[in-house]
Amino acid sequence: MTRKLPIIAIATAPGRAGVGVVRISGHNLKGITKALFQKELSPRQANLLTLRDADGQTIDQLVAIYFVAPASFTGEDVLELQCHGGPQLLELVMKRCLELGKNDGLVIAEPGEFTLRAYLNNKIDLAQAEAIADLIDAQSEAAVRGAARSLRGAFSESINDLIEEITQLRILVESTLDFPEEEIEFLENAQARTRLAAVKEKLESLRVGARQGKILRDGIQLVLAGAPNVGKSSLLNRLAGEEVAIVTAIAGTTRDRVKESITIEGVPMHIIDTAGLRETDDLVEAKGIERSWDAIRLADLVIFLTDPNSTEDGLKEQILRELPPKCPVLEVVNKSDLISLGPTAAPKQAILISAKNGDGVDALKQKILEIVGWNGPQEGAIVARRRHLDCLERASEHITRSEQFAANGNNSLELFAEELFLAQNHLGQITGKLLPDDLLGKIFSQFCIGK
Ligand SMILES: Nc1nc2c(ncn2[C@@H]2O[C@H](COP(=O)(O)OP(=O)(O)OP(=O)(O)O)[C@@H](O)[C@H]2O)c(=O)[nH]1
Ligand SMILES: [Mg+2]
Repeated sequence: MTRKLPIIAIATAPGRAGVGVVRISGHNLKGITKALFQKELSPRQANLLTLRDADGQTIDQLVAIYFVAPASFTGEDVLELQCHGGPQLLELVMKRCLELGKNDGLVIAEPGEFTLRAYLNNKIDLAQAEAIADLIDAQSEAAVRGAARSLRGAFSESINDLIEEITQLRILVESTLDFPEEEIEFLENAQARTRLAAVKEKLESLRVGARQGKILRDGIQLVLAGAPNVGKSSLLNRLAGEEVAIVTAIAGTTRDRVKESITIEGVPMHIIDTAGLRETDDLVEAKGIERSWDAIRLADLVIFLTDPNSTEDGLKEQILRELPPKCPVLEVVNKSDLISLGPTAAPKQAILISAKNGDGVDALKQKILEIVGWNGPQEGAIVARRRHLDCLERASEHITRSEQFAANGNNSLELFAEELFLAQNHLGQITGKLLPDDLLGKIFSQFCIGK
């Protein structure tokens, strides 16, 4: 993962575009630059140059910018070639660079290798590196803003502040360890417990923010399940605002899963419409129903849809058995427009909607946001990943334990200090200060090539 050779990749997305960027990063790119353009380039200036192939034929006229280490994205020398954005053309530019950079060891970059170098050269920390990938993958405006905030270091800063507070507390505790007779007084005098309570409070608010950030980044897997003909596909179409799934009056219309992503108040919702659940001899339908169950097993939230005429036959209990742990089920009764007997005809707690005319759908959206724990757009929101949540959770467990040792007073100071140290370790993993060996490879391998 930490090779020293110069690397090259197309930095822009595949496909045709006005401009396509090829980027090279390495310890010293003067040799490669000279081989490409027969001269050295002044740093940070746009140079209009011609790149030629081995026969002297023009490949492209392009703008080249040379960034000298450490003032570049990677912290190494970077040569950025802004070419015309044709896929074949960019391949030719890459090929020519690799030919001429051969003596300098130029190789094609691995996914995320530019960002990895930026991280290793202390240009950004790990949470910021992840924010770059999240910014590129952001699925809503709110996610873009959250990722940009994380990239600017807002998340890392709060983590570092917390680490610093724990460090101060540890210094106090550990400096008292040598004087065991003063343990009890120490806790009082140093206001250790008050300070610990403050740490806990901050950690808790970081966890709340990170949970929201994870929803912003990953969105919610929302599965529409229920008996045939209750209106699952109609609800999908209503939520999507277009006819993505086929709707007919025939039970068993949907066979395969139909997926559509929407955003509700900036929260990405990946909605999966499934085949209606029932016993069937039809082989194709049975396969579709198997897939419905697969979707239910991976859901963050299941909407269990019924209509006033459908019979449930223990379907809800069956769904409850298959759900992943902690996955909520929201019961929704559809076809409210057909309920002529008044509201008493529908179960009291259930949400009533009409996929046909849209009644109750806005309330349903609000209910969905409430159930997944979305607190609404927050000032200073960041994006976060499962990894961050896990680290915060571990840190929180150790802080809770340290609290118990602090409360015990006598002879517990060493354990108190140890728990603080462990909490700090987990927080440090978020920004990459303290990382298990295998984690870097895992994180950066998920990046796209050229980043
Ligand atoms: N009156 C009324 N009819 C509805 C409503 N929603 C759906 N329908 C009708 O109910 C029938 C079935 O709708 P679908 O959306 O295909 O139902 P489904 O749950 O996807 O059915 P399967 O794919 O077979 O499992 C269609 O004739 C729809 O027009 C509603 O809110 N009111
Ligand atoms: Mg359907």
